Amino acid sequence: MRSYVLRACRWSRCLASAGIGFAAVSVVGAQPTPLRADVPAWSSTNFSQPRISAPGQLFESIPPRSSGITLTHEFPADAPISFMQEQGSGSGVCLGDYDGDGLPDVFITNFNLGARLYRNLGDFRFENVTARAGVATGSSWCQGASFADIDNDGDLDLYVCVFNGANLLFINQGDGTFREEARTRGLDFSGASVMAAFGDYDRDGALDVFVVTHRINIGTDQRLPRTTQEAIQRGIFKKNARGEEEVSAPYREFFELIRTPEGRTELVIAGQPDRLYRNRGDGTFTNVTAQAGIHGYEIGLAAVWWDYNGDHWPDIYVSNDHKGVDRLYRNNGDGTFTDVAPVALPHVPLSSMWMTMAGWISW
Ligand SMILES: [Ca+2]
Ligand SMILES: [Ca+2]
Ligand SMILES: [Ca+2]
Ligand SMILES: [Ca+2]
Repeated sequence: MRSYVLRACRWSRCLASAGIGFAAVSVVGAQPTPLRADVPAWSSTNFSQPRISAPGQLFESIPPRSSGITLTHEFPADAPISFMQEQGSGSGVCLGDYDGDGLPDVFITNFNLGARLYRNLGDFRFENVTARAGVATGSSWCQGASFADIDNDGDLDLYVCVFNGANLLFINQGDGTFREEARTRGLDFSGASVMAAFGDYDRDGALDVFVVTHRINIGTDQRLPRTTQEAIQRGIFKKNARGEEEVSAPYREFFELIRTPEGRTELVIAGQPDRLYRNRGDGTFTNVTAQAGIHGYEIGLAAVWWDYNGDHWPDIYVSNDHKGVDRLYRNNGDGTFTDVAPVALPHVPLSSMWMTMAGWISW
């Protein structure tokens, strides 16, 4: 058995970079055709024209006493401090006009202290309608949230990712209230969910969903061994059919062997595999992760649907933390994906936190 370099995650830097808090609003429209709007071709002259004619302040801060959005994020006093590191991210927010009055409403998650839905009253005033709307999340440790019309009935439903608990799916009843139906619709995955990105990858007119997962790290078994000998004693390594050492099955969601550019093999912390769910067309979902070719044990933080190659098939970019490289899954148009990051991107960051698409990628 050779020796491996064991590396701990640099959490303090990760958290400082993330700022403890994600905005998870990720919906790609369910229109079967076309998937890209016609937009003017980009050119450098686009930036030569000033966008704002009036000088002065662009934004105005609306105080809570005026807006009614009074939620203050405070890490729960009775929660294990290790959760600050291990649940991977912070809280999420999504915007959507759930009641169809033309005004975008706000949903904010809040650790395990209860998410809130704020209905927009106009003029930057909001009211907390969480209980009345039926979207209370109890003690679930909520992370990213997304508005998406999951059942294609014209109103926005709400999906909430939960750490170490079942994800929540609130179906809009069309009367200002929701009903939680994650289990019956196949989206009650329980694990290290961080956020969900909705997109119609098979272009059948129904929104599918990619669920990004982090890492469940709540027991001593998941502690990174300090030495190679400790790793052997704990049974973390095994030889595969080709005689190569690999991480044994019970540990694959916790550790991964990677090859560094310098040629060393390192044992690093890993995460749960992400998941892709296909909408059957009736608002119920099938887990198609394996058959679609989504794979890997990276510690995920974010994902965005993006037609990177302009073939009208939505591809997906996934940001992964720590030493798991990011992935760019090209949609092959037949229900499968191929990770083309190594050939399509000149560089891939480590400890990637989030990304957005606006002409090019920014991290
Ligand atoms: Ca509204
Ligand atoms: Ca709906
Ligand atoms: Ca679909
Ligand atoms: Ca594409």
